Amino acid sequence: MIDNVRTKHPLIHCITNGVVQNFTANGLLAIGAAPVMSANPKEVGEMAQNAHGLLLNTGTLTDGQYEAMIIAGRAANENGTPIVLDPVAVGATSYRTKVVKELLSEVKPNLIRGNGGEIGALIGAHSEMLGVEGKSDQEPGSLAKEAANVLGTAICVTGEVDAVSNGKTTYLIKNGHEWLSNVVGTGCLLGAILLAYISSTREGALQASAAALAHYGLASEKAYSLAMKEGIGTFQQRFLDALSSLTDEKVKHDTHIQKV
Ligand code: ATP
Ligand code: TZP
Ligand code: MG
Ligand code: MG
Repeated sequence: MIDNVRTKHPLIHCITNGVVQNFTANGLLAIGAAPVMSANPKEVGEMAQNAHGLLLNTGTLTDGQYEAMIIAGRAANENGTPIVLDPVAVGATSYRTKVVKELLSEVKPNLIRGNGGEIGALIGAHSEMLGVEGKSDQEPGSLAKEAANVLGTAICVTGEVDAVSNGKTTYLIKNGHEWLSNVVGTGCLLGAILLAYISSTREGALQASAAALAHYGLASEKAYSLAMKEGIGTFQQRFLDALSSLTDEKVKHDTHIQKV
């Protein structure tokens, strides 16, 4: 699937937050995708029509961005272009919860990715949100499965163990390193990379997501092994290097993907 992304070089239209624009664009380039950041309501419909995937990330949502998400989301849905929604910090304020629910009534994503707190908040399950950080007491596999059934779309819950579910089949991915939590935007970039995989393969959102999560986790393990003596600044650079240099063979060998 890594090779599929590099061969297709999918155009990923990102409507994302101001904190992570540069990191997201560089991370997409590292895996062989083509990023474009555009959030002006006057052009996003046309941009989304030309793209292979649309990322909607609510990290620093403005009224203009929300309008752009609706226009671009409708265009993508009409064209059958895959959409990933990253409902950053949903549950942290009542405004975010309301607006993300409204967005979901207008636009149908192919995958929603969030930490346990965000996915829990989306389905009214018990969870804690403090700004963009969140957690849930529920095990990620069961939370992803429940949310997929409630929301009618594939769900990815990330954390120490990642889970992705379509409500019937669930995969647990145990690759990754905790230093990812110390670099801002690693969740946001992951949403974009999940989308690049989904838009480059015929296998479907579930399999594509499991592969993307394994790739991402392995890249962080490699980056940690090279940067542990230096610190998280070096780790961030090594992580981009590792995203660009991993091969399908390496991923097959070292992944921890479990079907439950
Ligand atoms: P938050 O806003 O709480 O940081 P997030 O949206 O940034 O959440 P994370 O849950 O941090 O998203 O996931 C981003 C990446 O970091 C995922 O690939 C996930 O597997 C990885 N990750 C997060 N915590 C850990 C951990 N403790 N051990 C290993 N990998 C982790
Ligand atoms: N504030 C608003 S969006 C954002 C912050 C800190 C970035 C969050 O990125 P991530 O990937 O959830 O750590
Ligand atoms: Mg994080
Ligand atoms: Mg996040």
